[in-house]
Parts: sequence; structure tokens; C-alpha cells
Amino acid sequence: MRVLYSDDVLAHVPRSEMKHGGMIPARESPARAELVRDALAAQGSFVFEEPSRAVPSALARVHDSDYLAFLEGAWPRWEAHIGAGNGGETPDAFPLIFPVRTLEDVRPSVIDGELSYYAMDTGTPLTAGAWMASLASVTSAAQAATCVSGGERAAFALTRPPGHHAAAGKFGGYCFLNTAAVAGQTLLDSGARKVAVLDIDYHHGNGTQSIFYERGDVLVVNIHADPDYEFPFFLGRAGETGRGAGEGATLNLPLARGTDWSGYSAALGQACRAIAKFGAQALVVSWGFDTFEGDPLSTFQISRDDFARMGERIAGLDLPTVIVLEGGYATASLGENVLAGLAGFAAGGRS
Ligand code: OKP
Ligand code: ZN
Repeated sequence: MRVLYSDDVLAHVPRSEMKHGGMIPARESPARAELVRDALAAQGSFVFEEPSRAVPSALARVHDSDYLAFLEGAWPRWEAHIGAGNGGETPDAFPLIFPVRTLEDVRPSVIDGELSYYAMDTGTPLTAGAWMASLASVTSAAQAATCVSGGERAAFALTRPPGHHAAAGKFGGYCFLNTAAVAGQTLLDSGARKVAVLDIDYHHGNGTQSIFYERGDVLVVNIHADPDYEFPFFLGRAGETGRGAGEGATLNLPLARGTDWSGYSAALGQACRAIAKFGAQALVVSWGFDTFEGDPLSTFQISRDDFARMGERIAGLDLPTVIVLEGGYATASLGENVLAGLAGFAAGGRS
């Protein structure tokens, strides 16, 4: 299987994130990608390819142009805003206030205000390298899609930070650019009439759902922790089924706390049946490994062997498949978990 990977994804180095009112080391770290890269490289059967630096054309079809301009220029503006007062080191950028329902949906012109306008949460440090790493990730995702459109059975985009919480004009949940959406749009632009996105991260992929919510050419299926008890709280309920031309092309399968393979496997079966029925010509898998029993963010009880079973079931759909890496924060186990999932996929398909 081909692996699209660039060292540029290591450029985003968030320092810390908030937990229970204090700061802890950021969980979404460059080490995640390095460990996955090293585990796949050691296994020997993966073919690594560095994506070219050309910005994928699908990016502007997925994200708003004002948002892309904001993200590209945010760090220098933040540095200038922080100025000399901070003794040299510029701290990561965070939003201050959100345009909630009692306020106006207006866009301020100063960086502080714009950060607040474009952010979804306080959990996503914007760093000096956030744009570079995110751009490398969407570029890898698009080129994985191009490989698959060109006839390869599957390709893996080794991306970070993750993408599935990023909406057309919002960052959050560690995500800035939506890798799965860019992969899906690239598949459509290369000739697929219908594409399915299967999101098996522990968290609901609110960004991917919202990007495709009114479109009938992309089925978005999520299996995730019920937002009634888990981030992102404000999207991902079973009653959300799409709107307009997209009515019926969103499927949410929220699961209870502590779900293990028996509960998960039933939902995965339902998801696969929906994808087969939709008549997708290609598949994007937003694969988060934070469903793992050892993950610090998760309540699910999914084992390494279960990841292999997941891969096998997904391969059974027999669709050209782009796999993008989403979450997974049991960092020391991540490389082996990804390897198990991809090996399961390889064993389950016809080739
Ligand atoms: C990103 B992905 C807890 C912070 C939780 C949200 C989780 C983002 C997960 N202190 N922040 O879906 O893996
Ligand atoms: Zn997640």
C-alpha cells in the first residue's frame, strides 16, 4: 500500500492544551506521525511517497477563501500582536471569546478578534507551523486520492494534525484543514460520481458532516461517541440526516460510553450496508485510533486485533479507498495500532 507522507507534518508543535482549568502537554504531537511512519517503514511492504508541494485544487472547493487566507497569515500577525513584550518566545495562539447566539456574527479585523471568529473551541493551539503541517496533510490526502483514482486499490495519507473537525470556515478539535473532505472532493473531481466518507474516529467528524451536509454526491457516515456525553457535543446526533439535495446522505451512529467490539462491530456492519446501498464508487476512511482501549481521550474498549478486524470489514466493501489518519492519542501504541488496521485492510481485500 502506498503511504503519502511529508516531514512538513512535523512542523506543527503545539505546546499545551487546557484540561480541567490547568494546562497539560498537548496530546496531538509530532511524535504521533513519527511513530506511525517508523512502524510502517519497519514493516517493509509500504511504499512511501512524498507529496509534491502543489496546493490541491479541491482545497478551495472545501474551505472558504477568507478562512484559508486567515489561516495562512495568522501566525505572523499573532507574533506582531504579541510583540516584544513576551521575552522572545511567542506563545501559541488561542481564541478569547466566541460569537455565540447573543452576539453578532461579524468578523473583526484584528488578529485577536479573528482568531475568536474562526475558532470552534479553546482546545486547538494555533502554532507557527500549523499552516505548513495542515497544508502538507491535505496535499497528502489529495495525492492519495489521485493514486486511487488512477487505479490503486488503496492509499494511506499519514496526516497530522487531524482534519475531521475542521469545517469550511472554522478550526477546532486539533484540526485546521479537512483532509477527508479534500480527499473526497478530489475523488469526485477525478471522475467518481458518488463518494462515501466513513469516519471511525472516536469523536464525531462535525467538520466533514457540515461540509457535505447539503450534497447528494457524498455520503458521510460517522461511528462515534454520542455527543450527548462527548466532544464535539453540538453535532453528531442520529436525527441529523442531511438537508436539501443531501437529505439521506448523512448517517450518524452514536455509541454509548464503554462500547467494545460487539457494539462497535454491529454499528460498522450498519455503516457498511449503508455505503454499499448508496452506490459509492470510491471511499474515504477518516481513521482515528482513539477508539483504542488505552487511549487517554476515549471510553471505548477497542483492541489492536479489533483494528485489524475493522480494516478487513472495510476492505470487504471492495471500493477504491483513501485512508486518512485522524486521532489516536495513546502515542506509544499508535504505530502498532495503525499497522494492525492497515494490515487487516490488506488481508481483507481482494488484492
Ligand atoms: C480530535 B480528534 C480534552 C480536550 C479534548 C477535543 C478532542 C479533539 C479530538 N482536554 N479536545 O477527533 O481525534
Ligand atoms: Zn478523535
